[in-house]
Amino acid sequence: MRSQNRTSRQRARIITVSAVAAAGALALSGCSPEVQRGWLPTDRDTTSNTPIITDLWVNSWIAAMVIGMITWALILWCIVAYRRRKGTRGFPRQTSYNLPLEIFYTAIPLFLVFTFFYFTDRDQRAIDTPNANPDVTVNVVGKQWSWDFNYKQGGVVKDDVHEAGTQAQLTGQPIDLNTLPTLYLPVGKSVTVELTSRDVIHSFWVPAFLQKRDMIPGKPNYMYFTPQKEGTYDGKCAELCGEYHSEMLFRVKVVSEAEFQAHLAGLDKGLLDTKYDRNPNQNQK
Ligand SMILES: [Cu+2]
Repeated sequence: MRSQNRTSRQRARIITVSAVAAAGALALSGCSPEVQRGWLPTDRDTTSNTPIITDLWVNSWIAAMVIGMITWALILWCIVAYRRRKGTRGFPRQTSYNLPLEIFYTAIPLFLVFTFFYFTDRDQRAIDTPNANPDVTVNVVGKQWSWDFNYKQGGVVKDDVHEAGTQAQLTGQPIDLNTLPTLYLPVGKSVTVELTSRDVIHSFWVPAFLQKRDMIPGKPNYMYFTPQKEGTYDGKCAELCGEYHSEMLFRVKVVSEAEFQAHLAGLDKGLLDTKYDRNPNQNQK
């Protein structure tokens, strides 16, 4: 009897120590910046949209974890409390139509879905509200298998200028990143990116901006944000668009306004219009 008591006391102590250790590890890891941003591949303030997107993700993960823990605890409790005991004979009591329980597991998931929907919708509206007076408007054109950047006159852009990008050549060796088409954006200025395509569906993706959007022939899409951190960011096409999809790379440089103006001054004049489009349906007039 005495030895049994000691065993259960020891077991309780082990459970307590493990629980405290787990809570401590969680609290400690909560301090690291990686965890605080939910392991997302960027800093919180990279653009004006990244804090909104980060918070939506991280809070959704926390909610999912809490719901998961409650669910796992209930499952474990059922397994332990209603286990088959020694000496039990036959089937346990068979029950059906437990109305309170059925209302519970219909109402709670509906509440969860509507809550996630509410916050997603709220943040999507905040991110996708068109900016009537952007400082910079760039038409980014996807083409098999590179990018054209048309900087449109207006705001801080004094003239129509463009850069025509060429495809990266991947051979298994490191490539010179300076040969990639590079979208320049001034830090702290509001930007509207107009996304179009010359041929098939591409997708404009800068992982550090936490946004990705399709470029559909004949149907411009838009992104609105203000870059807030100077730096160089990798970008790529995120929609399988043909044989050399993997070579459809670009970079984004967020720079001071002076550097931005200096870059624009060195670009070719005018915009690259739709005459290079290859979509037969779009070209027939
Ligand atoms: Cu593509």
